[in-house]
Amino acid sequence: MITIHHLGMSQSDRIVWLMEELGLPYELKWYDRGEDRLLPDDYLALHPAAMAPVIQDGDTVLTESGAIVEYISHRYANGKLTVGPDQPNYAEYLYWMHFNNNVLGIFLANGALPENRDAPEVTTLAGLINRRQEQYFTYLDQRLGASPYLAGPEFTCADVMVNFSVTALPLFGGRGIDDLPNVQAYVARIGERPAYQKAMAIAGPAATRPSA
Ligand SMILES: N[C@@H](CCC(=O)N[C@@H](CS)C(=O)NCC(=O)O)C(=O)O
Repeated sequence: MITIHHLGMSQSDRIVWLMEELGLPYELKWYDRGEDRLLPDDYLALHPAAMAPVIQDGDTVLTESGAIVEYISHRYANGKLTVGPDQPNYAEYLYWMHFNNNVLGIFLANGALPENRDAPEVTTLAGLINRRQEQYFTYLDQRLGASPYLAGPEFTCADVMVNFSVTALPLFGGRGIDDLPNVQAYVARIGERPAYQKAMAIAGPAATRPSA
């Protein structure tokens, strides 16, 4: 059985969500962040890349959520919720599978900028970060105005990947979606999924370590 090493709260909630969507069994091991909000030592020891999420499947220890969702879907669910190269929406699927890391990079870069952005080198960098962020989010809203789900008419792993960026990152100061009506409607649509509701109750931003 797959073990999900879940850091509360973190992007590892999307692995719990995927397992619930696929109806697969899993064991959840819960870790709390340290006082510095970073990974605790026992989580750091799980994988050399030292990042949540991490899963364990027999001798395989895998990190990076995009890799994990593809691994689980292909190995244990016949590729359910993925899109293959022979399908017309393969390109969209690939693009949106990778979108999360763009947004995450922008989020981290924004957080690293000094509060005073008047120095020319900071102003230039801040302008670049802001332009990229706005283009990413404008494109996201456009896409969701044209399609109910990111890869096309059907819900896929690309939706599992992106939802965190627009629901959880704003809780940490990331860009909000108040001005993006199509993204808001999408978040509401996703919020109606029973597997999503169950996963968020177990491991979402408001969840806490289960009592022993
Ligand atoms: N690209 C990675 C990003 C993972 C990531 O940023 N994880 C954060 C939690 S949301 C983390 O491990 N933060 C704690 C730390 O670095 O100490 C993925 O999608 O899995």
